[in-house]
Amino acid sequence: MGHYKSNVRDLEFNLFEVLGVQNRLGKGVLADSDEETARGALSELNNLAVGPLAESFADADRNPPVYDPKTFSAKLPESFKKSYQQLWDGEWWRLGLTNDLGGLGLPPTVQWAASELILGANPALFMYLAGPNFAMILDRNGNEEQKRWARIMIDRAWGATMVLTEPDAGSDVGAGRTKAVQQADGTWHIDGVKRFITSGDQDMTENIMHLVLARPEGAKPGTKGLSLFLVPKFHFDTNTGELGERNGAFVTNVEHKMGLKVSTTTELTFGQHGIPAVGWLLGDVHDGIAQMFQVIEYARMMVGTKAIATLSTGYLNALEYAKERVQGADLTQMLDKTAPRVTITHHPDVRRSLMLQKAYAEGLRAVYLYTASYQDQIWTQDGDEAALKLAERVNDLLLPIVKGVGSERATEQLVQSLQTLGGSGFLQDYPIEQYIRDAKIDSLYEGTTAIQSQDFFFRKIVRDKGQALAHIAGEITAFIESEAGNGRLKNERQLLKQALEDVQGMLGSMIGYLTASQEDATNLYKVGQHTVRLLISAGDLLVGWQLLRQAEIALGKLDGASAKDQAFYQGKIAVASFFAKTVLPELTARRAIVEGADNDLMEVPESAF
Ligand code: ST9
Ligand code: FAD
Repeated sequence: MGHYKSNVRDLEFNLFEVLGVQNRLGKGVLADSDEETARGALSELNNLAVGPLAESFADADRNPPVYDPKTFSAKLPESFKKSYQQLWDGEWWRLGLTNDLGGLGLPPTVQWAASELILGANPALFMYLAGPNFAMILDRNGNEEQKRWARIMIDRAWGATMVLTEPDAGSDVGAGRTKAVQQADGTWHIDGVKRFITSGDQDMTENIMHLVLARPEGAKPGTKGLSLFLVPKFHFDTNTGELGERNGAFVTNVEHKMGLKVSTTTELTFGQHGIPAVGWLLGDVHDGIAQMFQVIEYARMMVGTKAIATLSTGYLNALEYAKERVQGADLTQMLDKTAPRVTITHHPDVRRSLMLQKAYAEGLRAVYLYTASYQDQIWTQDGDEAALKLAERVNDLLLPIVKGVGSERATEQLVQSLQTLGGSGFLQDYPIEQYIRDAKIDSLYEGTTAIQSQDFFFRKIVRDKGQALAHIAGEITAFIESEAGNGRLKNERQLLKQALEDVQGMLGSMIGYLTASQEDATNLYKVGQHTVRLLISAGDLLVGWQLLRQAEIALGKLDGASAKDQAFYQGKIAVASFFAKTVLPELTARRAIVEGADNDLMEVPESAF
């Protein structure tokens, strides 16, 4: 058996028993799919994921890409290239495409559920598959010619990158200095050095389309002065796609990293090696940051899903080990040295840890799929203008939770998965140490957690005037006030009510500090000290709510279920209750911390740290 332990049962539970995705299928842009095709896709991809895709996961970590400075190129390990080829040949690159570009006609919920399987088995494979998805950005924003390029990118299986970061412009993308100079023929010459660019080079595709942010000469400072340029690695015949001369964008370094080693992280130098780096302005309009955020929104969802996928397989590996490992006697017989030895799942502390891992793995999966259900509505354009606008707002609100909370909790709980294995967890005989190394990046790239938390508070709540938030709070309140669980979940619903009030309390204080900053700007520091706390707490609230929603459905299905399903549904009820009783009460303390905020921290001199 390979390293990857998927959870198709839980994916299907979310899709078909909780979200009712089947009701959307068979109509409009989803006319060609039904529940059977969606289940079939998951099943087929799962076979590929646990087998051929997972196969190169460890090998590609131990034998990472090799950079050749003479040719400015990176070579990937053969084992990994084989997995990639199988993924490509299975035509899974069609998954996220619209129908007119050759998509599979499945909604985002099913797309993301399927993506989890690739991201859990071997996440770098997914990232190298960016070409077709990024082609959609050309198709959506490009001029007529660029729309044709989109089809060439797909037909010829090209790779693609998103190119924002520079040595002095990380979180602060607007500090970017790479410049663009317009030429007489309407093209642009790009000049500058970008760093940390994922998939900047590889030897699996004949060409790579770089989507690059650069500043036209004379454009204003900050993100609003950036434009998005299409810079192919090789020039090409724009009718046939036939490759021409090498363009002047060269990979000048490949980083050595803690994890996710097979995903090349490159320095990309434009126009500094004797050949101009020719770029084309996307859609002939200077609207770079907004255009790039179309890519970023997708990538943030992907990063959160990647983290959650890894946590899930980490938990299932830990669970399997714990069921087999015999160590120590039952706690009630601790004084009897002759008492029979038990598997570690008998120890309360191991149970506590496993149940918490399960709570975050399954709760966060529910959160990302719930988020995707709003993307379904946008995808199908179901509903009137107001409903569609709301779906967009809610999706925007939830993205920093999927990305920020998903990555933070995955990192934290994967450490607990490793702990379950004791010293064995530290060995490379088991996959968890690699999971931790590979997943750590998720809280860093696509905007660090601090950036996600500021996006959540300032843009998604304050600027939105709390509209999306009010919608979610309304949904949670309706659940709290319902008879969910027929009395069985009464205490838990009460705990959820308190958690909702606590998050609202935190938010109320922070809005108060924001308002007070109009009189004294330093009040903003009080907000800044607590945005991550708010984001993480909102994540816990959503996880608690989603788990309880699932428990309600599970309670209704227990009677008459098969033995296997009985165990599954019992697990759903147990995990929801455990999370409500042991995690949600922590929010009350966090609220008190936010309410008591002061600025002492900001007055500590740097030398005292
Ligand atoms: C990176 C890549 O890290 C990591 C991995 C990549 C993997 C490759 C790709 C994988 C994809 C694979 C796909 C394949 C799939 C197929 C598979 C099928 C099986 N929402 O607040 P302001 C916009 S890349 C939307 O003033 P500042 C908006 O236009 C590097 N838009 O910002 C706004 O204007 P307005 C990632 C937003 O203070 C404008 O920006 N780097 C949002 O100027 C200005 O907004 C980062 O993520 C939003 N949430 O700049 C940088 N926010 O207001 C992190 C802003 O008029 N830093 N806009 O609407 C930030 O995000 C900063 O907050 C900042 C601040 C740069 C935005
Ligand atoms: P900094 O911005 O210097 O941040 C350092 C610390 O300060 C962080 O903890 C951060 O949270 C904090 N901080 C910074 N500013 C603030 C603030 N205003 N408020 C509060 N805290 C703040 N980029 C691309 O363009 N394309 C890619 O494909 C890509 N792939 C990547 C792959 C890898 C493996 C890595 C490591 C990075 C990749 N990146 C890519 C870059 C990535 O997006 C950045 O590393 C990330 O946005 C953070 O920028 P930075 O590393 O410069 O950190």
